[in-house]
Amino acid sequence: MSKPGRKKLIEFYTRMVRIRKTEEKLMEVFSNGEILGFLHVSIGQEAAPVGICAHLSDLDYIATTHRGHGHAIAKGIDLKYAMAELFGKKEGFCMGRSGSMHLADKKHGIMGANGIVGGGIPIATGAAFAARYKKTDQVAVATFGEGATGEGAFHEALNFAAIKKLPIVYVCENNGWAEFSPQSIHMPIKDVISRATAYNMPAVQVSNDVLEIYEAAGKAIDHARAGKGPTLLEVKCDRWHGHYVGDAQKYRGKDAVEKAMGKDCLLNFEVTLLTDKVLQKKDIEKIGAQVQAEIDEAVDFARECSFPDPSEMMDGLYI
Ligand SMILES: Cc1ncc(C[n+]2csc(CCOP(=O)(O)OP(=O)(O)O)c2C)c(N)n1
Repeated sequence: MSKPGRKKLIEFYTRMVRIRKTEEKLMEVFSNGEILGFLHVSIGQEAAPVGICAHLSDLDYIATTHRGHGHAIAKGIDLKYAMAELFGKKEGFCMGRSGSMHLADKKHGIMGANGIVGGGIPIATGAAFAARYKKTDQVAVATFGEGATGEGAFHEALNFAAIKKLPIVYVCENNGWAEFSPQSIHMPIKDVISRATAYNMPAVQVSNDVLEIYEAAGKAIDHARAGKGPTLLEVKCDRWHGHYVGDAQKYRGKDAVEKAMGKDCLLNFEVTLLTDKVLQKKDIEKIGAQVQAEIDEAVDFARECSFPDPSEMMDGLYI
């Protein structure tokens, strides 16, 4: 696999900035009551969605988690209609019914975020099975946290995918926390990749570096597309903010939070791009301003959209 060229590197950076700034904006509008329900942000974890989705086309599938804004953005979701969905508006991708935790967009192969921990894993596995059955060359990706790897659904799906050599990549973004529990109290092992041994599945562990993730994901996706079966990819990363927006993280301690924030995949990539002279300071500022304008436009659009009428409440339900 060839190294990403200048154009690609700038695209990766722009996408990471788009995820970061979108979630910063979401925290703001959520905190002032414009978005209801729960909101889980992935700030600090932007490298994985970008490095992985760079290898996927609109025909490929991704199923994610409650922390899934970044993957939807990296896979190319239209920010305006995604924002309308998050605001609960009728013009949103799911008519305002999914909100943050079930955000989906069929056109881009985004099978949905998921409020059920581990819920996206069998869904993506099913998509991979369908691709195999229909003899297409599509690939599916399931992303999840380390907490999900204790779920039965994870083990059944990996077993099935390994036996059938399905075209899927399982991506664990291991941020070390499942809600308010550190990994050490709910997992008897240190590395999620150890779990792949039970399914005779190749497994690769990478750091929270977009280029490292891009390379490992590229190999795993090519492997899957070539009919050679699934891979488990573990990205060691850090969750900066609380489990949900509003969680003060008292169980974690200020020092640990500051330490996590010190490891910034976006800033590190920015430094690399500046050092390698791919970008200059003024380009960084320009990208930031352009992305911010895009996000502000999406929020304005969402604000102007309308809420569904109560008479439409039962539409789309199978009863
Ligand atoms: C089946 C199920 N069990 C429990 C919950 C409650 N819950 C929501 S998120 C979460 C922790 C998930 O941790 P992890 O999978 O590591 O993902 P992260 O939040 O770190 O991204 C739990 C236990 C749930 N939503 N679904």
